[in-house]
Amino acid sequence: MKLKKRLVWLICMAVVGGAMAEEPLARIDINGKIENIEINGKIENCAMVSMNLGSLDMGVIGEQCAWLNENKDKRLSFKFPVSSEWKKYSFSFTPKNDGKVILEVMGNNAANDKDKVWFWFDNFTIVGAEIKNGDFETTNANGRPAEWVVNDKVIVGGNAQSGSVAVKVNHDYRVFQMMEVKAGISVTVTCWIKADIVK
Ligand SMILES: [Ca+2]
Repeated sequence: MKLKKRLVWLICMAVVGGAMAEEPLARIDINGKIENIEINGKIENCAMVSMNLGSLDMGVIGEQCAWLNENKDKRLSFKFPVSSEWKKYSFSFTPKNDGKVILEVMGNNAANDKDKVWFWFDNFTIVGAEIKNGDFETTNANGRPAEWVVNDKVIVGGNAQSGSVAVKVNHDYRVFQMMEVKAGISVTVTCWIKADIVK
């Protein structure tokens, strides 16, 4: 009995230890499967862009979105094992055709809303395509970042890595921006991310 109790305790500790070691995943999707999307009151009609995965920073996970089946190469998903400290991440992809893609900035999905971790993002720079207001420093009359589509529940705050503004998002409450890409021109996205975790 004593041995059994100890065994149960060891298994519990292993599970807890495993959960603690696992860092939450921030996420950015590059979505080329978009048609007739409304952005800031304007309908954008976009070509479907297929993409190849490019290089990944150490620790970044990149994959096609398998749930789109035959269109899976039109949306790439990048996940970042993130800590509560600001860290720089980058990844790249190469479009197979000209068109527009959406950079969707979010957190990874979870079964329960309470498990959908919030992440701070700041200081986007992109090589191979143009991003506008990547540092979120330019805000509109409502205090929301200009050039981005920002969900109402996204926190726009001063917890910044660069300048004085960053955004806090999760899986359901995202910021996004459309950008033009060219066939065969590799696009490298770099940004800073930290998880919104109280230590
Ligand atoms: Ca900033």
